[in-house]
Amino acid sequence: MRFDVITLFPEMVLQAAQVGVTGKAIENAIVALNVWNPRDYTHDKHKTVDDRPFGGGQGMVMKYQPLHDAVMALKVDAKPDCKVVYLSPQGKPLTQALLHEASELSQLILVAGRYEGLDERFLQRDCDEEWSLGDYVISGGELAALIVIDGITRLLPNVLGNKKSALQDSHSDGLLDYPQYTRPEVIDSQAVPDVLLSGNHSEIARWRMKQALGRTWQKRPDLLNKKTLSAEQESLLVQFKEVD
Ligand code: 9D3
Repeated sequence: MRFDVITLFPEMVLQAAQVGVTGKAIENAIVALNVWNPRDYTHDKHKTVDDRPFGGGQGMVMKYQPLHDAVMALKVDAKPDCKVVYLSPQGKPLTQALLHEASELSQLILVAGRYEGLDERFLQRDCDEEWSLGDYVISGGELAALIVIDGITRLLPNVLGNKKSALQDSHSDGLLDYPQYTRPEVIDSQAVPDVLLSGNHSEIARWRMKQALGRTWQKRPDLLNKKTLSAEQESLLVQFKEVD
């Protein structure tokens, strides 16, 4: 999959993407990441990418022309199923389902804004979609682009190893994770739950499902309301509410 990020801070995106899972995927050529700076598409002496908003008000707005020319330069050799996504507080809230859908594309162009936003006509004429991280304010679209790239990359074949992603899909889809423990067995008299040391794998799986259901019920009841539980899951959740 190919990612192209249009940004005034290309180094921020490139550097952060070099670590961890995304870095490995780039090394292994599962992912290609390119960055494009609107400043390189200006023609004036001062390389102006922003201007004052019509109608007044504080802050600056990113100009149409450098953004448009950057997208046009990119679209010359774009894949047919390529999408242009503007990251902004007004966008559709990002979800795992949205990432899943996008992971089927062969190319994604991500536009990271700065200042108060960009000229509305760029959105209307050049962008296919607008995505948001959620209802809070950050300073620009670069971190949002990195989150999108990270979230999609770990869904691609041969990135995490298919075993792990398949496991996550079938087993805890739509639920919070169960608690995890590693050595030592006891910390200041707090022991690891016995069942995890029992070697009984079906009991362990049942305990983990019960914990995942229980924690989701406690911490994110909104997620549980969206799910239909199997008879076994209903019974495990009842058990959790009784004792845990
Ligand atoms: C909503 C705040 N705006 C009030 C006038 C100003 C403003 C602040 C910060 C406009 C844009 C930004 C930059 N934010 C992003 O680029 C951004 C973002 C976000 O702030 N929240 C959630 N998701 C995203 S995706 C890109």
